Amino acid sequence: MKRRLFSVTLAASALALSLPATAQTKWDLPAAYPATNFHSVNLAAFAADVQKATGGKLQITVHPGASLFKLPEIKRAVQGGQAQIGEILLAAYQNEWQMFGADGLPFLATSYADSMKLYQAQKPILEKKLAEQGMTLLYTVAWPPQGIYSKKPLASAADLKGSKWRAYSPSTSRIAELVGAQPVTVQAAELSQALATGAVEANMTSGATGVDSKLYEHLKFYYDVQAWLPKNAIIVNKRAFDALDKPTQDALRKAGADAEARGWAASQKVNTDTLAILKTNGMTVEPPSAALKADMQKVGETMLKEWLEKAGPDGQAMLDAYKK
Ligand code: PCA
Repeated sequence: MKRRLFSVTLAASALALSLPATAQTKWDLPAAYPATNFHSVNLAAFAADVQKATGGKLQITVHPGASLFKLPEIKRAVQGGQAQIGEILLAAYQNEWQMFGADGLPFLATSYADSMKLYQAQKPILEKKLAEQGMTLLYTVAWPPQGIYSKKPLASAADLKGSKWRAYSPSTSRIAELVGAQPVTVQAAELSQALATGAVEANMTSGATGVDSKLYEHLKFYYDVQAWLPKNAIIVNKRAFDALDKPTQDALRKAGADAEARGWAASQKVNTDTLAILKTNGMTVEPPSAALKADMQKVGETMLKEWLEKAGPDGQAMLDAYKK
């Protein structure tokens, strides 16, 4: 018995000794958007870069399309270590902490340049918050600017009254309330189905998601409001990160920085390309009328005020840093 224990211990320590040289670490990366979406394509390139830079020591398997975890579950999965790394939509977590929703506020940052500036203002507090939760922020990528999709033409926000409005975040729900529409939260992965059943008559999202979910099959009008650019963030479980050796951590950070630069550039191209695809598929793609724009801007003002009330001094400090 004693001898057997000894040999088991011996075998275990031999295994432990041999681990650093030959170990191959496998990580799962849940993501919520379809494999063909530019964020997912970027994640696949990121995983390939990590594999190459580490000589196969760190292998990241991307699970797009909410196949491993649904969007609202991904953050907790990474925090709890069920997934070592994951892609989340920051604005979806606004109710947990207002600062997560800063990039989901209408008309705060409406261009790529401003969106990048807002990210820089958000970044230190995002990193701090995630660290407190046992996670590390690796990189973010902005979605293209958000516009309004509608079944019927919109002269002003009044035309949205009573319509079934798909929301993907607390802020997109609040917009519905403020324009008198009926909010219903539907994840991107279920959007096509919701449209097919008539559960959605309007929503705000990007050209990218419009093409992913073939919104042109049901909603014939797109108003290019360019109201905000929400960000996806790639977050890592801190224990999993700390368990990597230094060269692997460095390779991961480097691949993340490259993916961030690549992703922001891709987003701009995707914006142009997908708005063209919406048109090709018979949609009317237009700037909003002056009335619609003014109505939405008013909604934005209300929401910024509400956000500041909830976010308190942290929110004000972040806004000041952004506006500097
Ligand atoms: N697409 C995602 C979030 C923002 C966007 O452009 C969605 O509609 O769910």
